[in-house]
Amino acid sequence: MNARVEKALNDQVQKECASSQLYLAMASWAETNGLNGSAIFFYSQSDEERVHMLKLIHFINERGGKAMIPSIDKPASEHESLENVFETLLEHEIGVTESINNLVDICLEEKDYTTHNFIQWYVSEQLEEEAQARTILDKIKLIGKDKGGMYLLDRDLENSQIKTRYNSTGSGK
Ligand code: OFO
Repeated sequence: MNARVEKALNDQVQKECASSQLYLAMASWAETNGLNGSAIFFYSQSDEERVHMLKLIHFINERGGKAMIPSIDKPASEHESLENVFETLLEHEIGVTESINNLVDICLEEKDYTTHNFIQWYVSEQLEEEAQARTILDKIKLIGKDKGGMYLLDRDLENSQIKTRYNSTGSGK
């Protein structure tokens, strides 16, 4: 495997792992702050990020590279509000999108069309994740300090995960 592509893929492994840990910390925060629906949402997001990481690890190893399992900085365990959490989440996902775009550039520069093809799944996944984070953040801003609105949003976040988990593919995604 091309060394530059391998390095970029391993950097992405680190980012997906960090995303998974970040969302796990958010889930734990939500669970201990009466936001049980949001906690289910974040636990599920954390699982998805782990799947993203594993896909990369398998791809690197199967193509003759060596996947590196990274160490991760401790994510924040305290947050001011759910709005603050989703702001952090959106900012984080924007950074991950930049990193995926950078990976696409490297694949093209190195003429590694197989990895380029593999990475397209991440390109569309990032689009969805950013759009989802923006939509939820917009809703939170709209709700403001309305406790009833926050209760309904929390319930909607839980329901969105139930629908995802039991969709027709049965794949959990
Ligand atoms: Fe892996 O998509 Fe978010 O970070």
